[in-house]
Amino acid sequence: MSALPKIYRGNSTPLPDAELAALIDAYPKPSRLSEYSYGTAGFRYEASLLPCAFVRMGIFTALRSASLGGEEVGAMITASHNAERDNGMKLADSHGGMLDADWEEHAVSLANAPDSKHVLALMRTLANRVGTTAPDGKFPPMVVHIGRDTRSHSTPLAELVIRSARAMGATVIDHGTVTTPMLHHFVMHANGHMLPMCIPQRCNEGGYYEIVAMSYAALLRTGGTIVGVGGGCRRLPSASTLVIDGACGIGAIKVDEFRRIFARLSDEGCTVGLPSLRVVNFPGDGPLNVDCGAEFVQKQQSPPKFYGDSASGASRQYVTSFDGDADRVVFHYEDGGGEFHLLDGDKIAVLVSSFIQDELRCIDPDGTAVKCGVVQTAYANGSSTLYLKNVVKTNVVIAKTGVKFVHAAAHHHFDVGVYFEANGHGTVLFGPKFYDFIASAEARLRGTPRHDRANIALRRLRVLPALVNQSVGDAMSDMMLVDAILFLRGWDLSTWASLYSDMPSKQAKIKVADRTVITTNDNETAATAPVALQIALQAAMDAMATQENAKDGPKPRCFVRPSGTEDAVRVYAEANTQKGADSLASEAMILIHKLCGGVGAPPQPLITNRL
Ligand code: G16
Repeated sequence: MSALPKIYRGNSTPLPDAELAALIDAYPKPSRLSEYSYGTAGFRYEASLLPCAFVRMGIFTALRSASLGGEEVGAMITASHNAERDNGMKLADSHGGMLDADWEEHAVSLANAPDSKHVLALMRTLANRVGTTAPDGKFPPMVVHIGRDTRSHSTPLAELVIRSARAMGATVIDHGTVTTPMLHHFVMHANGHMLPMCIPQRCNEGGYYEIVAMSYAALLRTGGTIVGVGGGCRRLPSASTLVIDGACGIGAIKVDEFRRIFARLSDEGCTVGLPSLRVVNFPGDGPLNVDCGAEFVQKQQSPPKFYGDSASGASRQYVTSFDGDADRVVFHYEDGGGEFHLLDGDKIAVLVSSFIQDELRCIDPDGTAVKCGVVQTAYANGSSTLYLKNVVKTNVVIAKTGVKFVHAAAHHHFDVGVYFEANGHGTVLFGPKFYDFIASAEARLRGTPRHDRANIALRRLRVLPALVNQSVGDAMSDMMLVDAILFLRGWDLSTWASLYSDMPSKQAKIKVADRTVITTNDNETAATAPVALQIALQAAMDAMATQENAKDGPKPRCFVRPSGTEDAVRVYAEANTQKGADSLASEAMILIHKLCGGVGAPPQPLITNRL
């Protein structure tokens, strides 16, 4: 059952400086760390290094809320896909998305200030700059939402953030254990004036489930009214039981709620197309993110371990894996011959963008009213980019890794912007032109038969902004969106997988003494330093192109970049054969080890077993 948040009301008046200083100094900077840095998704370190930064982030989030005139902001305590020993913080700005880039540097300065004297001085400077201090020392109202994942240290770390935000006089809304996208949803909905009219404002857990479940059911119901398709869509047996691998994290607990909600929907007579859900890999079944979950499945390209549950052969036809905080999702299945097939974020982008474009064209055959497009990163498989451009015939933009970058690009370039990183993190953003389009279509189609294709398309498009979580990628709502599209198309995972074949690829990571010695160009497709590294990588790619002698289609490629969430350098390679991809990735690992201060023995060649 969904719990109500705990609310600590604040009076907008910070504690006296001496008390704030005592709280800050009780958690000094760890001697083992030279500096905190703000990574791909906020602060992320081994948990024991974090108390100092977290006390200061309680202060920071309160200040951020004050700077926005009391709009509500959030902090999620999670290290997402990382191992259990790590933790971190993702900051949600008042629009529900990631913290605005302009404020990252303030967060970093506060986290790295040497002591309480400097923290308080920085705090005053910032408060004055954004005009938040009143003569009586009072701040404007400040509201901070807090959520946390299931890691053992998430609760004590969240308590530190709550304590320091309250010490600032902020009102703190503690949502307990939730998924990252739920916390972002709460913040977006709390600042309700930013929501489009068609999305009901629901800022708690029960409301979140209601919006996702109701819009999902509404989308499924549009499949019951297709004229000339035998009375409506049918769910294929191979897509009737959806197995959800929760990565032994929070997503398993939360998605399990939908089994109860689906039962209620069925009782209410709303039965069109609902699958049965089977959740495996709950917290405690096995170690978080180890041999299971989206990160493992996508990077290793192999099925997850089903801890404590063998997940029978039949149900391996339709499986989805979440990551540790349920903001990423990938699908996969094993075919009759036991071969594993992965449907990653690229395949989701293809499925979702082509569905939306098809529906839009039922109303606007020229496809000119609304500009659609897809944002990918350098990790997108070359075949997916070609398919999007040549078959879906949509616009494609390549942005830097990280939701904050792909989200901004989708928002900037498109009226309907689909973004998915290959690792399964993504969503769809609907801009003002889309809502105008829906309003004018509603006016135009009023009174036309309900079963007309344009009318069905309108009903489908109308529910999408509520079904997808427009603040950030969301494994649960993305899973439902994908499932509904498959149902409406009459597909299972194998039909979806057959749209195009991925180029064989290999991903790996390697430790170096200081990963910041590697810098890259804007979209991370090439290293800008060390210069010798990129020259050698280019030579390896050219040699592979000659060796494979592939005339058409994408060429072998390889890039490297420092991770922003782990202490490692990531390597990606793709080629026309698995052997080629393995060999390119191995060569890149050896080059990194040699030219960038590799730690330990030189890496061994990478070999993928499924050749
Ligand atoms: C985070 C970001 C993702 C990014 C991933 C890997 O995911 O939200 O956008 O793709 O890190 O980043 P990097 O390659 O820099 O380590 P999550 O799910 O771990 O929060």
